Amino acid sequence: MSIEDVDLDGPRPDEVRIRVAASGLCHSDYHFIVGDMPHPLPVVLGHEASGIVEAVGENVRHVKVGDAVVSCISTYCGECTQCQTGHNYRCDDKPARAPAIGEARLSQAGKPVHQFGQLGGFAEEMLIHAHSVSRIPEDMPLDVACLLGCAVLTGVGAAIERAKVRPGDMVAVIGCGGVGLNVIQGARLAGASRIIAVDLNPAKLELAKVFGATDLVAGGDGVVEQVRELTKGGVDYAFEVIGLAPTVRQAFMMLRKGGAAVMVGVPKFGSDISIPAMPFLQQEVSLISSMMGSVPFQVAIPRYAQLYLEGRLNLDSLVSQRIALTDINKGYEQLAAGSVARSVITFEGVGRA
Ligand code: PAD
Ligand code: ZN
Repeated sequence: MSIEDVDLDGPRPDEVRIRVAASGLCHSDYHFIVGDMPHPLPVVLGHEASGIVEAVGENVRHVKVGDAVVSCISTYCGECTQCQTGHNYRCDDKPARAPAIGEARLSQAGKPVHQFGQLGGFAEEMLIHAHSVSRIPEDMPLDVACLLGCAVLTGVGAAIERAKVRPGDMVAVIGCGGVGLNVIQGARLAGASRIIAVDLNPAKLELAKVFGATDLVAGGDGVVEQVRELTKGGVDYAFEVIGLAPTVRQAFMMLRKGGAAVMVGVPKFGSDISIPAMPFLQQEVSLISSMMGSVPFQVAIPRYAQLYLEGRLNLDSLVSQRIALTDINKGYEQLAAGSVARSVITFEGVGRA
């Protein structure tokens, strides 16, 4: 990534312009950096941002200039069947929220510049569709609030909204990065009796304890046997939060009868996953997936913010370091090395960040 100036055009009637306060380094952007997922170029990456509304288009009602907001990639139309049945995070008409061809919101020397997820949060300002932001409580510190837009929404939502973990359930979480740690605290909030954290990195396992893990297992071979042994027959829910076929298979293999493996990690574009057929049939287990917390973000983000303000959701320990935009490439090297939970870019002097 290089840091360059771009021109912003708008806001148009349904758009908002945000002065960015903070922006988290999520692994999803990294899939594009290394080419595991294709994207038209040039592009401004970044999707987990908080900031202050600077300008709104004439149709925008739910936020106003000066509001503190968080961005989310689950832009919705509000009119399709998915939106109308309460699943706007699966919106069928999401592309319609993008600007028309030839009307890019961002440009450089007259040439269009793309926005990852129609957002582009690694920047001082974002020009985005209004259905991509949620208002947050005024007293929410913006340098942690950004994490509500992806890591927290995705992780806590996977446990509570998708799996619907119940008090007493046993849970395993494979991959304890920024998202996985939030699956762990989502399971804790839901009352899980055992939460087994699995990661290759011992430091991540130590951090997992802070978020509610009751047992720690070093990743790699033998994980399935260890989890089955610890739980006397397997877990009710196993979450894969990395994006690799072998760990999806591990999640599936550590289920007890009737359990469900939840795929959260983003796989390499075009890749396959496989599961053994016989246990799939005989043990009535499921393999399900969860996108962006499986919940309308404008409902969930303010709720999760409130839980933070009440001391029930830990966001502070997710932030391993606050960095300047100029250190973004180093921040991603550290993410790839597995040494940080979340690095957060902060822009001085915006809101309370
Ligand atoms: P991260 O890099 O912070 O965390 C990944 C963790 O996995 C690290 O702690 C690694 O040490 C650990 N790990 C890697 N390989 C293994 C292994 N073989 N066994 C055990 N542990 C291992 O990433 P993140 O938390 O930001 O994101 C995790 C994934 O979730 C990533 O693929 C991202 O793109 C995806 C994601 N999905 C959604 C969604 O809606 N489904 C949303 C946001 C992010
Ligand atoms: Zn993300």
